[in-house]
Amino acid sequence: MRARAFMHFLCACLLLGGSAAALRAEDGYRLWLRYDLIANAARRAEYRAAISHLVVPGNSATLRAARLELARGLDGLLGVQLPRREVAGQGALLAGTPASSSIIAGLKLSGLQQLGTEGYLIRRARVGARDVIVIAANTDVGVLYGAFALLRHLQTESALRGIDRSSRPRIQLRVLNHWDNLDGSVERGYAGWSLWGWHKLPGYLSPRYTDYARANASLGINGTVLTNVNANAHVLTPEYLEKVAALAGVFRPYGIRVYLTARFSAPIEIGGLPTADPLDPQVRAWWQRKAHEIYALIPDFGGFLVKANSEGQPGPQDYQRTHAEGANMLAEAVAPHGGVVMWRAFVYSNEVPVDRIRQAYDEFKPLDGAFRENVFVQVKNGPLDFQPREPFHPLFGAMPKTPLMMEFQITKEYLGFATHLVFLAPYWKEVLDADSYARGAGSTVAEVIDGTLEQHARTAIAGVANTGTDRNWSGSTFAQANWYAYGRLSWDHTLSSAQIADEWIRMTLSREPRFVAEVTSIMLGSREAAVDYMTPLGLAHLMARGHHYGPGPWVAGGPRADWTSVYYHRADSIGIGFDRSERGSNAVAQYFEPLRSRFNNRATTPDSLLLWFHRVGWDERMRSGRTLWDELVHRYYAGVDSVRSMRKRWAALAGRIDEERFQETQAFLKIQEQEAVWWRDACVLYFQQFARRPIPPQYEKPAHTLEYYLNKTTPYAPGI
Ligand code: BDP
Repeated sequence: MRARAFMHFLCACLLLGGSAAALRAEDGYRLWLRYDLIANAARRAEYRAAISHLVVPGNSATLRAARLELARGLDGLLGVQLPRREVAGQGALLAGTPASSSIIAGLKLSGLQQLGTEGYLIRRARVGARDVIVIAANTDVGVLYGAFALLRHLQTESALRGIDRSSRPRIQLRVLNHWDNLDGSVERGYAGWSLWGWHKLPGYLSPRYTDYARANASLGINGTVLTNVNANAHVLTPEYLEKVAALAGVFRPYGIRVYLTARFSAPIEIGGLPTADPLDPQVRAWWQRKAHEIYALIPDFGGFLVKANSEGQPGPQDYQRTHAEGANMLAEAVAPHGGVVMWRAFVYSNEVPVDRIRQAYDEFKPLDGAFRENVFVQVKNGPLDFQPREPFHPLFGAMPKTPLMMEFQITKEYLGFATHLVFLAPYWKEVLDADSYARGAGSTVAEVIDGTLEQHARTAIAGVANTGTDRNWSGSTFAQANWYAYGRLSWDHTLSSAQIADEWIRMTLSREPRFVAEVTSIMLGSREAAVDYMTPLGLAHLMARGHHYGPGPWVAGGPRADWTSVYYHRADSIGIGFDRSERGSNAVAQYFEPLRSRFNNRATTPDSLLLWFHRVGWDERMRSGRTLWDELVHRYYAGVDSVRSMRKRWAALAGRIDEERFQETQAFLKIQEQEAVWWRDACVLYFQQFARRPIPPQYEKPAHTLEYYLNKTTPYAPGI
């Protein structure tokens, strides 16, 4: 009886669980790894005929993960449970390395060796009398990446005849930077709390850690910096290192290494030393012991990320030492263990009377050649701070002896937090494809960071993560696309934004061609829309103080001029913009020719960067024939119009995807429209005080006065 009752109870639970799962099915948790049944019956039949068995020999944790993922993906997509036995009958999918599979060894696949330690190939082959799809790699993690590539091919419903491919990453270290604090908060996080349950670690390993690793591995992300660049030394204590080791254990099978931020003053704060001077022998010995202790627990620990002498963080300059001396001390400590140091170039000081955007270059360029070989200098995409648009950072190309790594911001601190739909691939491509002219025409920023321009052996890229405890990980469905795009570009920066959007939509939302085309087009236009309603024509840093939510072009005063808006836009009765030509701060001199001359001359500066480099009078003519004032107004209004059109186009897609994600996006687009109007009206009214010209009559009048916007505050904005 009791057994029967228990069975009933169990069934009830399963039923409840099942229906709850159905209700929750489209809450976004599965990201782009949804693996729902392929609706197109012909395609499904084609795949099923080709793949009737799954064979992944070998027992390493990574091969097990690959097998599990393939089984899970194929079962879902094809709607059958595939037998997992040795190749027999037609149509097997075989995955492995020459070491894990004697069949793969026997195939002697051409090109395999050139794929390195992470590449893979997918090829249709004959094995005896059978047709087999082979996923082969030189290492287990290469097999895992190949498995995800194959699943992507099927998830996007691509024809099998196009499946043959080989791929290897263009950049070696493809890292997420989590700005996560030990108290669970996330600096500039708009998706809930930190994913890391420090308090429950190492005892409890949330299944979410594995799903996080799967998502990253599906893109080829192979490193994670767990902690905020504004670092807390406590994470380096033995108690916390054990927790870090537990996370590293979950991520390891997925090819992901763990890194930590190193607080420069840690030897004082947790080591009891009187100094953190990088040339002090005791300090050096402390870091060496610390590295030893870390590697004893985490043999594949990646290394340290460091923000030093920036925005109040301690650093070597506190002891009159250079950034290179600081970085090299840490690099020396991790070098024997194979670790690296990622040293950030995001440094500037309000005590230096030089244009803020010049300072990182002035500081770091002279240090080219002074860093140990296991140091990367990590450079933000632009010389200011992840603004909606900036020119590329002039350090790219200017430090040929130093491997520079790119830092992108995936979390949308300056682009509308989680609610605004802003697809960032076009932004990142704009930077990667920019020509630095460092070695003549055709020296793109991408070639600087992928090592091909200066033949660097070490290469890396970082993205500031947008993940958190929100059920959908990133705060909104469309914010997931930016995590996806970052991962895909870090593997292969030659992919186009359109291709990335297309893949992501097919995997995440729908494979219906007209839906895919429409949403791709919405996504591709979204970044320019945000630039227009926030900071058009090369304006930057107009956001509200501190939390950066909403407009604040009037922000002035306070502790630091370089944290105000007026420092950047310099609007007055004559004009607006920052003169960075040789008559002004001469920041243009940091670029190679012909960019230097191009940016130096107002006539050859593109409109998109005009006010970044020049002060322009309100009545000066633009390329469009409009005066600057009219053009500025036009851009702000065009930005809002674009959002309105995005909203309409999305509304017309009702019923084409699940309600939950559809409605969420619909509501967020409404918020975005309201906030775009807020940005537009606040900025136009504010600048109008200086320009003293009317808003041309064809535009709708702002609904409120400037005073209204000045008095609007957001005291509890998230992310700080
Ligand atoms: C700024 C953020 C701040 C970060 C800083 C950084 O507002 O929270 O600490 O960048 O990158 O954009 O260090």
